[in-house]
Amino acid sequence: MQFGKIVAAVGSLAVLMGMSAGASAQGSLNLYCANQEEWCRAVVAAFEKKTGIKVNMTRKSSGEWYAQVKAEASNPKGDVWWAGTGDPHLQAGEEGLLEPYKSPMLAELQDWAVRQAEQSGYKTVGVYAGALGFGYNTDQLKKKGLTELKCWSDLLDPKLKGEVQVADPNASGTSYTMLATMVQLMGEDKGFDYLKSMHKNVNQYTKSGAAPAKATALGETTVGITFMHDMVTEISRGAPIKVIAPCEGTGYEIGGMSLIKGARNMDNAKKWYDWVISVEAQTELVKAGSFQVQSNKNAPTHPLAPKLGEIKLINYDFKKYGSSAERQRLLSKWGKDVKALPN
Ligand code: S7P
Repeated sequence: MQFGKIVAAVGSLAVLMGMSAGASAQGSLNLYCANQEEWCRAVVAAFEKKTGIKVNMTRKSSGEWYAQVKAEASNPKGDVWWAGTGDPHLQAGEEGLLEPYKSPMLAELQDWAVRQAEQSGYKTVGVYAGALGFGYNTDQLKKKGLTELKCWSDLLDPKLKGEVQVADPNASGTSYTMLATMVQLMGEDKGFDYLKSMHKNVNQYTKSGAAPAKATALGETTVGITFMHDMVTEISRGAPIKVIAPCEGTGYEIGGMSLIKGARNMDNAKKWYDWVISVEAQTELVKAGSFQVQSNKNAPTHPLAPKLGEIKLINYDFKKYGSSAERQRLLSKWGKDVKALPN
């Protein structure tokens, strides 16, 4: 065979085997990331450097990843789904979309992270925690002649019409946490009454949960409802935002990580899984500006991270609100009873 033909034949074989010309000897990993894009990138770079494994990373919101993992179940394209709120991970586990795995690193994790693993039959694990809250743009608030906001009830003030932004809970794990929080904090009927009243003040339901923090920073909205750490990210960049732990109490997330059932690069997925819950990886995350509370007991917490012990947290029922039936029921009710209303 001539040299050119040999090169072409080797090339086609590589394509057939699913390898690109630049594929590393260590193989690759398809990562579905639901953290902030810059944190996804920072941790991917550190992992690639350490292992030589090439990571193909895409960032989407929690609810979007859940829908994609479900849609791809018969032909999985992703290997590991990292970060995003725990509820959709738990739902995917219950629906048989995830691969159980008992990582040797579990012994290094906080109790709340291990509980998430035990509760799901080791189909998911906790990777960080963070409290839900809201932030307001102090300049905008002053301009509008409004007084300090401290409580969830303050967001119903008619003077805030068109001034509150939050994500759509169908796409966003942050916003589903808000929906489940209101139901747990106020009871289902009052919780939905609250969401219906707040709807009158909402200017936009975004896809990404952290988007309202960016909009608040820019003064495009006066108030944004997000995880408190996402507001702290904007404050750390100089935004005129005050972040609030609501006076009535609030819900919180345990961010999840799961191996996708039928993953093509399962060995590399497990390498990622074990490494990303190590002190080394979680230190990288904090260096990259993550203000969440990390799940490894020995990982540092950024000094600006909201202190969970000082926030009035509800006893969030992850088992119930991460169950397939309850999540689907609440999301469909929210679509019919809240989003469909004129505002
Ligand atoms: O930005 C970090 C973070 O708040 O984003 C995750 C979130 O679920 C992903 O965004 P969506 O609300 O758009 O799904 C959180 O888990 C994480 O703390």
